[in-house]
Amino acid sequence: MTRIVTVGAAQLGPIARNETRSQAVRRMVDLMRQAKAKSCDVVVFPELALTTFFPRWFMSDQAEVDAYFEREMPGPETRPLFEAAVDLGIGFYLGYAELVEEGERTRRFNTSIIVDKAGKIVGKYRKIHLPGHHEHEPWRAFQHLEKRYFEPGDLGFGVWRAFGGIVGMALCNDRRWPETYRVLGLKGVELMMLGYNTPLHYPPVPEHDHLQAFHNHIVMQAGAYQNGTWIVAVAKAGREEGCDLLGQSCIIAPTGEIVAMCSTIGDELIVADCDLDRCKEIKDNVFRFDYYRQPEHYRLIVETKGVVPCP
Ligand code: CDV
Repeated sequence: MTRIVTVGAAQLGPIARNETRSQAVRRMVDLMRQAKAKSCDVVVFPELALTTFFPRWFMSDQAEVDAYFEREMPGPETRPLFEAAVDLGIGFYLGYAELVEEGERTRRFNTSIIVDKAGKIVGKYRKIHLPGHHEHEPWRAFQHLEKRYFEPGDLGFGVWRAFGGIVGMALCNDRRWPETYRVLGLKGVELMMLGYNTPLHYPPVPEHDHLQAFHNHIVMQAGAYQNGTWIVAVAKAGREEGCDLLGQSCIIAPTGEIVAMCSTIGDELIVADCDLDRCKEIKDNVFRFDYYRQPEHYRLIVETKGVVPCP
């Protein structure tokens, strides 16, 4: 029996600061309907898909920041996504800002979930690699205050049995770090889902702006190949509040090949039939971990955070 999962990458175009969650959700439900027409089992939406990318603004009023966060999932405005999942028989991955009250403590995470075809949340991930900075830096053309508005995820890199395979999640900046893929690879991941918001302009190193698309794909193609997994990577793209965001959402095979890619920077669905058994071509051969890995020589990876000085 083949294990083919038909996956839709549901790229979103920009979401304005004054757009409501309900407006964004309507666009997403429309993409789910398109996905149904193309026989998708699951669709992947971007990181922080319900609102504009709010970490680009410094806000000193915490209540203003918290207005971008979800206190329940589903809530009244996001419930239509869950209802569409049930009606259409399609699962989804969704990125959103999560606020949780734990006793006296309010915690805020950059979160993603996997919802199955029955509309049930089967997995949750909280972004571990938070990019950007803590303080207001007015010299930048725009801020990137993820380090201020979120705390690092506390759930690790998880995998779940869903859609007939082993599914893992990551969010945006996580895709640049080989550790993300390797931990998921060591958990047997076959289908990795991730959403991103990547500005074309990177204020600290603007000389790399023209390489954004290249860097996006090189890290994910390597991660897919080196761990024998499918990757579905989905952008919020286009000019959002004056900030240009990278598109080129894509679906990558375990061989590292891009099998589908968006060609616009707006709302767009691309689809691929992902044969999960193709992961074995890599996992049982060139990267057969249990036969070839030499973990005794990798200890530094977990023993140090920064570079160890050369003696
Ligand atoms: N949302 C992100 O994590 N964005 C980062 C940018 C700031 C570099 C990214 O890695 O794409």
